[in-house]
Amino acid sequence: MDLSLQVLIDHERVPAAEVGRWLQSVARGGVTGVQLREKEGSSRESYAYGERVAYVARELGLWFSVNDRLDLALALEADLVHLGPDDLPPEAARRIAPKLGLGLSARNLDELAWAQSFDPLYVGYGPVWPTPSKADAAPAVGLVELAEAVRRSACPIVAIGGIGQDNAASAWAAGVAGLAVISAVSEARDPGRAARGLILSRQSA
Ligand code: TZP
Ligand code: MG
Repeated sequence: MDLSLQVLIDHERVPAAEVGRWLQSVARGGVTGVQLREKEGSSRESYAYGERVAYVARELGLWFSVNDRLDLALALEADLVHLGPDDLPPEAARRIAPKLGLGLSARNLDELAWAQSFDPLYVGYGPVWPTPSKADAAPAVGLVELAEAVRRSACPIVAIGGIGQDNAASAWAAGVAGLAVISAVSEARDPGRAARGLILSRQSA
């Protein structure tokens, strides 16, 4: 699984009618996976939106992940579910869905040790920088701690939180396997170009 660049989307940032064109342009820019992260709306609405996202992601060869919601991940036949320390415990997800891929979040080095014990496909570490996209985000960890997380971790680390064109190269330089972003791509005037910039910044790391 290519972890290089995942975009987190929801029906407010990328309305259903735009999902096809939007994902096509960011995939051309180098996005490798898409995570459905629905925080508003009913389960029925999230399912309908997720069906569209999952369909387009598959057509484009992107992996498809669902944040928080194991039920939606299973119903939408996602490649993986992404869970954080406050979500359904990973051991429960593994028991219910042993074949589903697992991505986990960690906000500090203690949580990283916890996450690693489940041998996930990756651990999303952050927020690395202050984020405009998550109201209840933990304090930013910064680059030094990100590099320490990479050093300590047996599984791939994906940097998340406040990543943009100005700082992506420094996240890559910390040794991460990939970046996970919301605003850097979804709020860009040209999302495909923004994705391309984040991918190309790996070369200047
Ligand atoms: N988890 C930690 S930071 C964050 C999440 C979901 C939000 C990332 O959004 P942005 O706009 O890329 O900072
Ligand atoms: Mg969560």
